[in-house]
Amino acid sequence: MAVERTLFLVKPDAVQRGLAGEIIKRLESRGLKIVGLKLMQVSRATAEKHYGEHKGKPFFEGLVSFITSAPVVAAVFEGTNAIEIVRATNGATNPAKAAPGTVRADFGLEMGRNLVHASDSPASAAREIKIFFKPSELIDWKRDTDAWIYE
Ligand code: IDP
Ligand code: MG
Repeated sequence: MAVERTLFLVKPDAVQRGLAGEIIKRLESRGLKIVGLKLMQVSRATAEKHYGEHKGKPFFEGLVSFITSAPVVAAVFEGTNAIEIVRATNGATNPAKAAPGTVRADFGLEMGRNLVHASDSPASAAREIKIFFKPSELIDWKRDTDAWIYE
């Protein structure tokens, strides 16, 4: 299993509802390491770039308006197999179908208000991290608890 970095967004619905800390805490508590973190207002251009794969789909316009409607908290999490682990913590795209215990099931009901984003592959992670973070905003740091999290 490789050490990976993944882009994570607390979407506007979760920020507005005061859930940012609670959601980030779940990933932090699992043992994933924060290497980048900021509150930001996403521009329309950034939203369209980030969600480029969905251009032309019926929900695209709504998705772009939603993600630009209030601030997001953007983060980069690092860890062994981080991409899959963060998506598993988020749960299925549709909160109504997400497994209990996942973020989307525990805090949401509808697809268009599903609280969180996470990269879905190493290629997406590399692409998305570059959209949201400058290299100087990502910090390589040694965490003293790693020996208690990884064998
Ligand atoms: P993901 O966020 O689980 O990776 P994607 O298929 O990449 O899911 O879709 C991106 C986002 O677009 C979803 O998180 C959700 O907010 C929104 N979305 C996807 N499909 C629909 C839909 O059918 N209706 C409304 N919103 C949707
Ligand atoms: Mg996706």
